[in-house]
Amino acid sequence: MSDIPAVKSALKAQVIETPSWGYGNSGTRFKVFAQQGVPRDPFEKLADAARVHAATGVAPLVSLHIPWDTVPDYGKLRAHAEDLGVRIGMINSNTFQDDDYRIGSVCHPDPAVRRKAIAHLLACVDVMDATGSTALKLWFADGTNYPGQDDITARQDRLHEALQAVYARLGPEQRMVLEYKFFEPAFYTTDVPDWGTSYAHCLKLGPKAKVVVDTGHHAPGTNIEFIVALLLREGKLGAFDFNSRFYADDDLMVGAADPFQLFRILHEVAKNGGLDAANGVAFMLDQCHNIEAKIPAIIRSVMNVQEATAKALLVDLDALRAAQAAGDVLGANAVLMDAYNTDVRPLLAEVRQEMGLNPDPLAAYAATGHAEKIIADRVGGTQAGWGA
Ligand code: PSV
Ligand code: MN
Ligand code: MN
Repeated sequence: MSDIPAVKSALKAQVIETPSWGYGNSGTRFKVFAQQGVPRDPFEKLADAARVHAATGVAPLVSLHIPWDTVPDYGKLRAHAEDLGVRIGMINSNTFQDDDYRIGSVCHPDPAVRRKAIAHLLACVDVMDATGSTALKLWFADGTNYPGQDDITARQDRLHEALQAVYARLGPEQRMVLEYKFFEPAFYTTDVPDWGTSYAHCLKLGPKAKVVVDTGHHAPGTNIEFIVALLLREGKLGAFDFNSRFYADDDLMVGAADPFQLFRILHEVAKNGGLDAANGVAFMLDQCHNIEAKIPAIIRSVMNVQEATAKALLVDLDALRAAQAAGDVLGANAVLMDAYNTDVRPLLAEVRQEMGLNPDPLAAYAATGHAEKIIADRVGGTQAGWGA
């Protein structure tokens, strides 16, 4: 039997980080459908993120993406966040939107381009210093489109050199996390295509470098929970970018496409200590809301992560281990499925009430009138979006 008070305290202590870019307009390469009331600058993105935290009580951190969230005074942005009751989370670098990066950034054959990319990464660490952020999140679009285009090994050497320069710049309380993605925008080779490549680089760098698992960045059929279990075992799971996908990097709301997969991932996380703050795993959302309302979509995603976490925490580990030790294949599977098939919504409603929150976060948000207010207030100026 599960210890319900312990499950509840774990749920109350959970921290889910939301992405600043999730609040802005986004779309596909075919069309961006602009929505009314979306933030016009990073200050307004934080204001929206604060609404998600107010409704859910578990989303106090907001990831920034540089240069999308560039401001003249980061101290002011940090103070604004703190006034709103949230904090700046990870700083995401961007070495994929500059013309100079056509054939790569840190892996580019031209040392001048590499120097420019490294300078950006170091500038991101300056942003961490100014905002109080403790983690730099790196994703590189680097790769090649055609066999023979560049030397695979030489690109790995260049990558290592760049990562080393950034690692050396980290302060004692700062760390870096390296994200992988199996393809796109490069179609033949990607320089960090999988967890193994990220892990190998992080291992060489040292304890302040860990791997990011973006749930949308794997080939179909990949067993993501196995990767998660292995990285946790090695002490190298740094963060999640949660989203869901039907086909490729769809960036849909987490838990929408495959809630069972999310449960299986969180079962490995919960069982192996990944929810303990001391382990330092960041639970971030990396989603783009192309047609749905942004703030409610992020609230829904937070709730989906909470539901999967609650189910994972309800797994009767004693019964599971006993069945496993006895070789009881069906019994062990049944223990897991019992937890997954539990309706945890009443438990989460209780948890929210005990936290002084409305048991229904979406209703709580709707009742604030924020959605109507931002449509009225945020007219004029350029509305921020993915890349703005
Ligand atoms: C790349 O597809 C990615 O998942 C990285 O995390 C980027 O920083 C993010 O998307 C941008 O939306
Ligand atoms: Mn990502
Ligand atoms: Mn992605």
